[in-house]
Amino acid sequence: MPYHTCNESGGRSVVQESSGKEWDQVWSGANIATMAAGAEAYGSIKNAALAVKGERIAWIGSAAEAEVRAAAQNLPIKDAQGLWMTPGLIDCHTHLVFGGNRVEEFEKRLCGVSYEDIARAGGGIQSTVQATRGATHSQLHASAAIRAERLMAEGVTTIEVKSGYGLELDAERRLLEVARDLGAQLPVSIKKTFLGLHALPREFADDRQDFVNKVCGPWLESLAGAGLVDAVDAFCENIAFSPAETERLLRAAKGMGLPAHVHAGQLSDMGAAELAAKWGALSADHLEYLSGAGARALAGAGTAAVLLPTAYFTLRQTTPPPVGLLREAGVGIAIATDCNPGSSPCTSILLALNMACTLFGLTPEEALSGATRQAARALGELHDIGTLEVGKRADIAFWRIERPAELCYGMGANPCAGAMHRGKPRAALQGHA
Ligand code: DI6
Ligand code: FE
Repeated sequence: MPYHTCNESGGRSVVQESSGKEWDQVWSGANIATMAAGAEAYGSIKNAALAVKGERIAWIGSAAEAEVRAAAQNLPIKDAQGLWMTPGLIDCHTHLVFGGNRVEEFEKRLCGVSYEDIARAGGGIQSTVQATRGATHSQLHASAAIRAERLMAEGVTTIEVKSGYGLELDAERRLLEVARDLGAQLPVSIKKTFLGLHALPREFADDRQDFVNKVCGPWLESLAGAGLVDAVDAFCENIAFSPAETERLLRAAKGMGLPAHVHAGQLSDMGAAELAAKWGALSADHLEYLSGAGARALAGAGTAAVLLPTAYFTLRQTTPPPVGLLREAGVGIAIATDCNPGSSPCTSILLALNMACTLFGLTPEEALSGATRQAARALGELHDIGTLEVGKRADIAFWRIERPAELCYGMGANPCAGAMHRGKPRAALQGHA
């Protein structure tokens, strides 16, 4: 509705034009899964309407009320034609930027060689480090943009991107710059994570201490100083970094006011979840190996559990994360792709949702929350994204489905009809009324 102000001279009521318009666009005839916590499953509102002002959600209500309010503003209504609207999906754990691929390792694993043995023999992450160091910014950018676009085609509007395949200052900087540039050039939000402690690079084989010192000191300071670090991460595992080494990075990050994620309990329980909780990390990720005490520690600290079912599937693991313990303790569960060349060559968040249900036993509503509200929490962004509520960013996915559970049910189908990022309809939606 146009709002009225008093004209100082005459006290006359005037209609504020453009800047005074209450809404810029309004979509009606949609079913909305707000994913906000509440009584209705998925926070559903049937035959609803949603209005956007600038890059924010301005109003959500009934189709009937939208008609009246749009008419008062002389605003044409966009017909959502019965599509479902959900928050734009959030992939809160990816290693999107890397050189080369690991198809030969895939073949070896199929012949029975384990992921750990490949890593111990100097393959695995190390082989991607070699390929990444040899790639230019534009080569890394081109391959990562293809992966980002595949995620975006499935309604993803925010992607967390970790470094960790450079493992020397210049190469780590290049990865984070590619991530930054993707966010500036594509209609998607990118969160940049410095995964300094991912693997020990060969040139430091005889001096772990020196490498950890560099990552936690000058490298972190330099990258953060350049505005390239939204958060830090460490791979705490027997084939990677110890809890004590991980703690060095968590302490350094805290000292700089940076939030943290931790790769915890993917292959063994080293107490990494407890450590993540102790340092107030935003998330502990993987968690196939997690004790009841670990789950309670996460709950106490408000640290989210990020489960990565496509990595579990790829490594043909047999011990799923203890979802019952997480639920019982009240830990928020997020779901992500872990997109990376080794353990999860996956660019489908919908497949991750399907596997979260089929392999980990989440309900479809839990899984969809995992890639919306809970993923936003895992990134420390719930104030801005993750649910469809007035005041939040207008990051919205549109779906040709009858019920939200379909987003978890299909495999290989993509019912996404388009998406809006920061209030701007992306290409596929622009043809819509
Ligand atoms: N855990 C993972 O699943 C990825 N990194 C990590 O710490 C896999 C990395 C890779 O195999 O390239
Ligand atoms: Fe990972």
